[in-house]
Amino acid sequence: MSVAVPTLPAPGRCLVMGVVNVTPDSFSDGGSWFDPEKAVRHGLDLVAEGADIVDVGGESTRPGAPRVERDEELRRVVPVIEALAAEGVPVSVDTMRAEVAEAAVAAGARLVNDVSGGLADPAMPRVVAAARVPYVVMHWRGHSHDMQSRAVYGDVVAEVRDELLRRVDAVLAEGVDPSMIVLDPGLGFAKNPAEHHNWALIAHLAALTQTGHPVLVGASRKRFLGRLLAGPDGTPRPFSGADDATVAVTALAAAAGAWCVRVHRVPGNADAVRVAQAVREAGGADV
Ligand code: PMM
Repeated sequence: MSVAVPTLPAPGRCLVMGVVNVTPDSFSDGGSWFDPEKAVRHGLDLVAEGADIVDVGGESTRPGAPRVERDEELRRVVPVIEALAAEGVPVSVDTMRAEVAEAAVAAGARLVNDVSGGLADPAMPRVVAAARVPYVVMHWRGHSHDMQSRAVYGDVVAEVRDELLRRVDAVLAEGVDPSMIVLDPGLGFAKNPAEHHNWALIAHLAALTQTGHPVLVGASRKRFLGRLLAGPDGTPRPFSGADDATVAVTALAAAAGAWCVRVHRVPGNADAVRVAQAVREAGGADV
């Protein structure tokens, strides 16, 4: 990858972000890493398996999820971030709250991953600007409890790109450094798994990479994969059977120039980004 984001590793290929959800209720790993010690151990395991960054989150964003209180979110993420950062792990914080982002950066987080792109908490862009850390601005149309009703598009690719670029203007106006902004199409967030929304965004990743901003893709274990892999009776494949499909999306996204992929299981994805990089290098200007 040619796009380097300050303060983060630049291994010359798409980065792998491993997920640690310190939540009791996340879609695919809720409860597994709710205990702080287990969460830290899991983060270290992800790095040993090849993760470049560990994304620590304390609030589930699965469709329909209720919000967690701010103090509870802080209680969940700060000790885990502190412990991982103390081990030298590059950590990002997955939060929509400015106060949580601020505490996370003070605890050692090097990137703020905001699934709302600054919409959920208007103070967020200012905090990120002051902290001078990279900022993932994800495409978002509303909180989890009703986001699926907002999954209505004429041209999903153009609308997601345009809405993201409006968010870029908004966060720039709050003082965020343009070189720190990472864009994310928000797969599964206000995207209908029964429609082509997620697939179209993957197919047209160039609409985002062409903006010049690094692009992060989070397809891991999402419902649109389970739906694609449904059994003959139409029952969606459970998330636990979607890791190979996640690896396939990683290969495609990395080959298309994604800067980072956010995944729950690292090994296959770490291999896929290397394959994609080899293809990109061999393809030269064609890829
Ligand atoms: N997806 C989830 C949580 N955080 N962050 C970014 N930037 N992009 C995503 O697609 C994304 C995210 C939901 O996934 P999980 O709750 O299953 O980990």
